[in-house]
Amino acid sequence: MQTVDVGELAVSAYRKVAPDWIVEPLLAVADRLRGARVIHLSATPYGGGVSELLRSAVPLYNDLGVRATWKIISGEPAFFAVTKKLHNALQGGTEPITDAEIRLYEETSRRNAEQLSADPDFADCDFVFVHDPQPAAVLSFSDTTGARSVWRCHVDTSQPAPGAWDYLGKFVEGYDATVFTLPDFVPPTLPRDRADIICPAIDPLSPKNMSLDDRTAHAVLNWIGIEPDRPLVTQVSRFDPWKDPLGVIEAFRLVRPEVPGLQLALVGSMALDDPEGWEVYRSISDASRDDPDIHVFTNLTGVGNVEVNAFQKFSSVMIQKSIREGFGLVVSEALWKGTPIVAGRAGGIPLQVADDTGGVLVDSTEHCARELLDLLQDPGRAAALGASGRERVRRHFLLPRLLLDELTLLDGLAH
Ligand code: UPG
Repeated sequence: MQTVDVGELAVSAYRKVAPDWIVEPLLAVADRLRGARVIHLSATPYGGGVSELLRSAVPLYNDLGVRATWKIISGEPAFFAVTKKLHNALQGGTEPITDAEIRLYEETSRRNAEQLSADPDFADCDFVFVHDPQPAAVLSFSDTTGARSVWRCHVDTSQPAPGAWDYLGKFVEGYDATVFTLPDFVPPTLPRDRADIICPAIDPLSPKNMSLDDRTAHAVLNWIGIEPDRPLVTQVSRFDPWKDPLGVIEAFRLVRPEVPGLQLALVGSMALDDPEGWEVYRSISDASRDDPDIHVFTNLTGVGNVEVNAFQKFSSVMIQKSIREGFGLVVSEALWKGTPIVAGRAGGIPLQVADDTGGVLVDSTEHCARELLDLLQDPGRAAALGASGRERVRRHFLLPRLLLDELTLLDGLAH
């Protein structure tokens, strides 16, 4: 089990961007928890929404006086293939999970539990926050301590495969609290009073979201092969079938004849816990081969936070054509840069794009193409949607609000 190194952040810096009505109560609840110790347990230190959240949240917990560490479970690639199947089953995937795979999941969880039980941080911690299905079973096999436990579900569990909760539920029911992004995601077998609803949030000051001037964004993209003088639409996401990258390519091809010079960038990350990423990458490469207007980038070819920032800032319109989506940090990231988005009406996306705010929700590839074309041809409307989206993110989806909600939950468990 690895402890992830994180930097140092100061909550005071967020006063300039987040509303006071969030920062003030955050300081008050943190004061009540001062000195408490928290472990966040997840599956990967990079390459997806959970690591994005923890990298900023953990240092801020510490700045607020709550001593937090972030630990990563370990497992063979075969273990992560099983956990990805579990993740997919929770989102409605129907690929069966075999008895041997269940054994592997439980054996690996047991091994991680032994390591956690032997970890000095665990012996005297007050709260353990476990993220997603990958580490969900670990606490069932670890030593009992006085720590209160929270399971945080980041995925869209509105339409799970039959039986998915029957299995995972027996681990989840052992937690003192659970957290979902939407009430619709709470499984019917879990008592509602044990389920909190908390939305994720973005860090407005991280390298991915800090303000980038046009010249820098232009230069960063030019350097990696985007032609800055041509219109650009982009989807940023893990290479995952639920994000429908092939649907994005199809929608782009429907729009391209109407918009001279249009380019598409698909920016995707490979995460340690997501072996399916390579298969999806191959299918995207096959679908875009010999098409000079489609650019495919990954974190493994040098596209990091600043490049993602530049794509989100510089694109005329962002796309997030998800079919299932717990929340979709990439949506708030785009809106925070004032860039409008055309996004799938799925899971937590409508929380961010709503009531003519931020962009347009779509239900099919043709619908996506139509709305994309409309926004590309009406820059005034696109700019207005981007501006309203940024304000919505400022009010609801910046990190101090997430910290306020999480610390309020921990405070409730402690007192
Ligand atoms: N990202 C990169 N580089 C890439 C591609 C993605 O940095 O090439 C980042 C992206 O900027 C974002 C994160 O990876 O910060 C992806 O987060 P998100 O859009 O939220 O998707 P997931 O990785 O699928 O995250 C899971 C859920 C999602 C939820 C999130 C936090 O699927 O719905 O918002 O967890 O709860």
